[in-house]
Amino acid sequence: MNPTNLFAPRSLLLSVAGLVLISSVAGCDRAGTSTVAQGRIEPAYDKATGRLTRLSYDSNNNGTLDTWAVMDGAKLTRLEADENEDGKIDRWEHYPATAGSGGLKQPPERIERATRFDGQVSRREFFEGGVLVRIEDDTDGNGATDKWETYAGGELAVVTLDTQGTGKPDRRLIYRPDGSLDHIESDPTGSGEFRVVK
Ligand SMILES: [Ca+2]
Ligand SMILES: [Ca+2]
Repeated sequence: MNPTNLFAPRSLLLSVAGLVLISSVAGCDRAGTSTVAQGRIEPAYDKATGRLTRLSYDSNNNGTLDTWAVMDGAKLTRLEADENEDGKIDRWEHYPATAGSGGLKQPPERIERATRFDGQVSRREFFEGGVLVRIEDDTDGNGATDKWETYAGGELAVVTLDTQGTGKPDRRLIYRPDGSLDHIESDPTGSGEFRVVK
């Protein structure tokens, strides 16, 4: 199985699942946050409304906060993670607006990554119902997407590449449902018409 088929956000989700669960308790009894936090979780509230706005989390318990949950009360809006703890966010998980109060049970609809750990998003993963459907990748870091992956039923189906840096895809790899390469197509002029080359 292609490793990118794995539901990548699961680990991060699990790491904060307890966090939000606990924080909902914290929201009910703010006097009890000192015991709730135990040095790893820091909830923040809107001063005017008392509504939970943010949870900060030290996921590896090394004393440095590395994961933040942007909250609208009990609803998770976005997760941000600084995976190498250098002060720059490397991963953003966006949750659907319809997630409701059970936000963490809903998978993210989009995950963005700064694959060079420079704070700039270079890879976007799109999900439908928790299943990976599409990835856009700026593999050379010039700010333009040059690799597109399309998934069918969670399996890699098509990889489209801009190998010449023109901004238009010129090469397409078509995969069989079992993951093996079926054939390669080429469109050297970027006309939009691909022809089988192999
Ligand atoms: Ca940490
Ligand atoms: Ca970082």
